[in-house]
Amino acid sequence: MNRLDIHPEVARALADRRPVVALESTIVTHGLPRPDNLATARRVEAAVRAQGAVPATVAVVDGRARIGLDDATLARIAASDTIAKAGLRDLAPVAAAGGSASTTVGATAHLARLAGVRFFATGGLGGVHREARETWDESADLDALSRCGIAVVCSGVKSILDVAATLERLESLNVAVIGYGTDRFPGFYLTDTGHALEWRVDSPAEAAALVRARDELGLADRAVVFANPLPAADQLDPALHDRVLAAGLAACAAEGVRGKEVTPFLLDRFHRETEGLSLAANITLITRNATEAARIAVAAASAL
Ligand code: PSU
Ligand code: MN
Repeated sequence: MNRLDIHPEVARALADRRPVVALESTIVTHGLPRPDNLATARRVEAAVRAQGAVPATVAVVDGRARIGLDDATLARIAASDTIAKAGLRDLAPVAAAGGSASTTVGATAHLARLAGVRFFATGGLGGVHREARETWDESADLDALSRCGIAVVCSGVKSILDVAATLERLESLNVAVIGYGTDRFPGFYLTDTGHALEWRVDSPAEAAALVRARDELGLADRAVVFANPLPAADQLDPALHDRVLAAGLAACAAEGVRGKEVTPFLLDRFHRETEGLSLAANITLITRNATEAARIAVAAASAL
């Protein structure tokens, strides 16, 4: 396809029906501080490889969608101060202008699926923001996942969100949410948001079988979310979390932060205000999710 550059290693794996795991790039450019962002991106790719799958980090580079980045390009986007954050609707304008952008969960899922990649790992999905009744701020990740047949392993949705409202929206959008070794919905830095889940799987083979059932039922056009919690010992202290979030939301309102700036603004505040504790949790959870996505992709490939 003309606007899509699939890295040769990824293309070979797809042609041979070997496991491939997509990774998003907005977490690299807008979700983690430098220089930990590049180190984390490399570590996450290595976690995928360690399970016998091929990583495909997705971004738009010089007007072309890239599925799988070489290390020099990964380093280039990680070092950029000015690179844009592209959701699904931004892909065409960025590409047409010959520009570069990192891709959100929604945009990554779309491009990965277009290239034939079926598994994806990220940190926490976007969702309905607190005070969405006034701001109408609902992440475009939700709409994107409702029209893209990817299986995404994540630690639930970001804890900065209105989690209950986000779960309601995922239900309305017919996106299946499956506990991965849990009955409780995790919240990114937090192990348990207090919300119960209806469905769970307890192994990569069970997860792969669920994805296969989805496809066989004519539902291959929408995402399945596998919610993989941080172990309680690795989560951010919930009291610290709530304190930092309250101050962050107040700062957001006071400084008039809006639209796609909100999420990076709050994550950055977390990383500064918790003196690295949220960063450590973030790195742990994204690495764990990459490992599990790779294990599921391997299980799916071996069942073919
Ligand atoms: N989860 C993280 N870090 C991030 C994001 C999610 O651990 O940086 C990014 C993802 O790219 C997600 C985006 O798609 O935030 C959601 O942004 P918004 O709320 O503006 O839709
Ligand atoms: Mn938003």
